[in-house]
Amino acid sequence: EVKACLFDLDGVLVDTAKYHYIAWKELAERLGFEFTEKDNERLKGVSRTASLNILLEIGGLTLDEDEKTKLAESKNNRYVEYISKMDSSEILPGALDFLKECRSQGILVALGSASKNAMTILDNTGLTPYFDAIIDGTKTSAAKPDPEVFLLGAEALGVSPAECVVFEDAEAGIEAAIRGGMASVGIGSSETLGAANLVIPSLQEMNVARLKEAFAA
Ligand code: B16
Ligand code: MG
Repeated sequence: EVKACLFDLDGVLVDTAKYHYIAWKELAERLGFEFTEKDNERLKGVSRTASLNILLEIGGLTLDEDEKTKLAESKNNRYVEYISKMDSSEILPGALDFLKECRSQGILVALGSASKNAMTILDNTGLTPYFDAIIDGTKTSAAKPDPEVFLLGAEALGVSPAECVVFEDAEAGIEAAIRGGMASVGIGSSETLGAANLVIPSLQEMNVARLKEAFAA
């Protein structure tokens, strides 16, 4: 029986990927190389430090830890400038309705995001009150595909992994759900998210009746 839904943030509830992309692209330009939208796909769902390592690999640069810390900080400052201007118009289609329906039907709701900026985004878009538990990059030590973020979510909600359904747009996130013993719904294309139990283009195609139908015990 499904008792809880665990949501990734970027790419599932809000489209912050575009701000991550602009901020990383600006950094790459400062360092003297091109960073494309296709390159950016590799950073989705990946932590800030791991993202920087991928970016530097693309640029063919090797830097020491001190320099890397400074660059990650400067990218984040830029990103924070963008997300501080976000509002509820940037919630992805279908997300708010589904969150509301989950709550009204007694399904618990948690966030499972790699982002250390998740609280700013949830507050600015007005999504914070819809969550029973919030697990983000400030509470985790292992990045997806490690299941930690989702296991902490289940624990905070007081449910078992088998009672959870994870909603994710990144391959690493689906993998994390599987490793955590949870069912998953991929938001995006089945080309990259084929490992999920179900793949839909957006949360517009989801509601509680469909959830129960797909994951009836
Ligand atoms: P921050 P999610 C992830 O969010 C993003 O998809 C990924 O691109 C980003 O690098 C990561 O958060 C860390 O974000 O720099 O804000 O800590 O998809 O797990 O909600
Ligand atoms: Mg994501």
